[in-house]
Amino acid sequence: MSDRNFFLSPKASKARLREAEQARQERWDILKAQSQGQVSRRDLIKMGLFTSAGLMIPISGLSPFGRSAFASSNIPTGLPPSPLGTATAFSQPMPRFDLFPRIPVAALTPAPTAQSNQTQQPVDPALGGGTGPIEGRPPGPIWAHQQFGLLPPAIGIDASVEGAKVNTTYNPGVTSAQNSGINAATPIPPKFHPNLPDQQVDKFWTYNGSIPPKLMQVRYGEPVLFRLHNKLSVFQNQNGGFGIHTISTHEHNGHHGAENDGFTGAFFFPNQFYDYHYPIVLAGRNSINTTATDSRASGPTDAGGLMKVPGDWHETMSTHWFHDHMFSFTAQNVYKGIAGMFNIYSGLDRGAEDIIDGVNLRLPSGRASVSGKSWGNLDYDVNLMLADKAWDQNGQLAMDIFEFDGFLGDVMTVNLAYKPYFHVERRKYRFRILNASVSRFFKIALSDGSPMIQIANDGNLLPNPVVLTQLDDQGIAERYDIVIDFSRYSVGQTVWMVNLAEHQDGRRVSKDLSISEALSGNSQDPCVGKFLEFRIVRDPAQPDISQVPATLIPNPDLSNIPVARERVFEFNSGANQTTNDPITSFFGPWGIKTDGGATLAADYGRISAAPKFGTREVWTLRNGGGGWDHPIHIHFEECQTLSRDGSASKVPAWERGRKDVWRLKPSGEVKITLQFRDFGGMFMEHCHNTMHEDNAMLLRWEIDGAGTPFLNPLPTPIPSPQGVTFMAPDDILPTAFY
Ligand SMILES: [Cu+2]
Repeated sequence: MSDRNFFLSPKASKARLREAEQARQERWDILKAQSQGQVSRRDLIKMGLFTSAGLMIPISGLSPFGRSAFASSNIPTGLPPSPLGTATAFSQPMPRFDLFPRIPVAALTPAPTAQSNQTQQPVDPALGGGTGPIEGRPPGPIWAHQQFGLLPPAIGIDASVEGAKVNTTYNPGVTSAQNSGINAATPIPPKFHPNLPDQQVDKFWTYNGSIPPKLMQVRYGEPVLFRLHNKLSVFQNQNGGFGIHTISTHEHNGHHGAENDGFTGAFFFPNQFYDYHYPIVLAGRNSINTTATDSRASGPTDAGGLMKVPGDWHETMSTHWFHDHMFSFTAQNVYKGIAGMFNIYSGLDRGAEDIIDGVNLRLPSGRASVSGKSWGNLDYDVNLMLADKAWDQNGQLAMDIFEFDGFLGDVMTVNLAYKPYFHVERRKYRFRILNASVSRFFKIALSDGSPMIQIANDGNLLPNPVVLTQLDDQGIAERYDIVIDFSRYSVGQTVWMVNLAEHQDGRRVSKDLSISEALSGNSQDPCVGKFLEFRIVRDPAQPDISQVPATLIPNPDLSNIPVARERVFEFNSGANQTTNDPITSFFGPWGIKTDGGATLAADYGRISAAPKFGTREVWTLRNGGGGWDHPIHIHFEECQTLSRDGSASKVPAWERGRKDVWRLKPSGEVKITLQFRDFGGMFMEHCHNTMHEDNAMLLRWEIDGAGTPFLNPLPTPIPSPQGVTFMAPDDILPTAFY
């Protein structure tokens, strides 16, 4: 075994495993002290554990305090393997997502308001005492819900983030037969496998505090008010050693006003709520199809018809997710479980394969005539959330934030279940696959090499489906929707979903293996190989009438829209920090160079770009290094990929739709085009290897001219339990404004 491997083999020598465990404990103690506020990262610099650029010294061995007896060079030498006890692969059913109940808006108390509800309440002494607002959204007109009167919420979702507890209200939205025999009425304890221990309340934080992960089902034409309560402990040391109790939820790539985007600096505290208003509109609603006459621009009605909406039907989106976005703690909080998925239904993609109206693409989902649901059928439309995890010797979730290159787990989970199986019928299924890892890339194939049909990339159906026997590498936060036709198998057969992407560290995929190599068991990466077992259990009760049409959703035509300007963002290591704000700024080693300036570490008080409302721009995203990959995410509006490495023909067929995350690949670059319309406010751009994002590869950009309340530039929110204050931007880059 090479030293250059993240995880030690269980067969490593006892002395080496003992040393690794000791080192993990030491790192853990530091992480715990830092995450609980006993030492700041500045203190760690003073202690010599970080350089000013953010690198830990000595990063060399197993221990942050000294060199490993086994380490031969300045590289991590491994963590002890996560103990699995008697849990075995493919011995538990994969749970379907748990549907958030959709409730009347009138059931939300207090009633939602356009501006943040600043009604005062007592603040716990642990959070400084005194009084503070019940809602953590920044106050005043700039952070008011944009177009709240025009797009009033029609549906409410009342949810929380809280510590692990038993789920007694599981609603998978399908029968037990479509959920591998799981009886939804049986309470579900917070554990990764029946033979593994319950996760403790301070270790595992999720939406509503429970598993399976949550699914929001929404549709065009029906704005949603997502009220999120922070029910984490007021005591920051009740965090199981990592994660922070201030939170912000990003609806990953929602086309919403910035006040609802989960801005990294718009976080809120325990005992507060935050109202996110998701209007669920098509981009271009103020300039294209404004009278809502095109039936392709639509949401599904309950009666099986179409609810026409303004906007460009080419901008229809399907598969999102939502997750925590707390400044410099996103990796820890998402890893702790604060992540869910968000299916958007439309006239084109309504989730009812038997409605034939000339608009519905009839993708695999289920039959309205059987379920009585004219949209959102999940029988054959399955959300898969992939994430690698690790746990300590007690089976509790464990993390190592000192891996600035990226944190890798050694245990594969699907929908937060360790290597499960899933019952399928002999017909077509759609899988909405999300990479919800901290730093790991996946590359998916079927164990028998059978073809899959990719129909969507990130939030968007592709112009045309693409048949593949191996999907492309899938970066963190990317979503690939695929269709698998199980009719090729016979009842009783089994086939596996296999990961071919081998990592040696969190920087990038070290090697894409062949299927036979991945299945051989020879890889040192414990997350390579089979991770999900499909058991073909029966023929479908009705014939499969779902379709995968040759044309899905063509790209919007931007040829008549002038390019207002171009910008270049280069993603590098060795970042400088030019500001010193204790709340808004952070250290590297990672950073972003904007328009040829310096490579800067994140400060959410810095404006790096301020495109003009109503314009279109072209952005180049460049990887400044060859030793790593970066999956770069741009918030707010989907982009078209113009070229990869300078060539339009290098954009593969499965990236020719619209996207919100791009793997830059070592030394690679992409050129994209995007528009700034419908809403304004402050948004972000960052690496979605969340260890890079948190340390500190993130920048703020903003749209200042969307409406009268907007200032130019926008003031930066500074949250506190006693209320959010504002300050002037720390820094405005010279090329930021038009
Ligand atoms: Cu990165």
